[in-house]
Amino acid sequence: MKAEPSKGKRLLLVVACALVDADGRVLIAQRPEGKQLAGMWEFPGGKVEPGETPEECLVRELHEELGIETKTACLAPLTFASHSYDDFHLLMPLYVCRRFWGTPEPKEAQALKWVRPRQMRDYPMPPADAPLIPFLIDLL
Ligand code: 9L3
Ligand code: MG
Repeated sequence: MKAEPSKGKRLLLVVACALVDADGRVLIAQRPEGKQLAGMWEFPGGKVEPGETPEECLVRELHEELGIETKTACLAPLTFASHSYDDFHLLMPLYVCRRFWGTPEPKEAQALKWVRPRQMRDYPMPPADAPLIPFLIDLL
């Protein structure tokens, strides 16, 4: 985790998910062209909207981005990222989800890959996501 002085930056709350399959592999998604950090491989997730709990946000994001269904009770918090980007400071809880319905499909034109946590080092990840890998190696 990289927490630098905020210099008045706004705090952005984003939630992310390590979706785990029966084989202990984790889903990563490549950020599409045109978005910030395009081409990088990340844990799926997104910004918490007003009126949402972080868990409700993740259920919604997993449906929008991957077309799968899950429930807030199926999300277990594992750790979090705290990282300063140029224009905001990102606070990003990482949840683990092993129970979901449907097969993840790229609904937002992103590429998807199921990888073992140790293989994740071979994929360029956003600076907020990369420090989370050791927690998944320990867990899985
Ligand atoms: N972000 C970093 N890692 C992630 C996610 C889901 C998001 N696993 C960062 C990238 C953007 C910001 O959070 O700077 C907002 O994400 P998005 O709404 O552009 O996906
Ligand atoms: Mg997103």
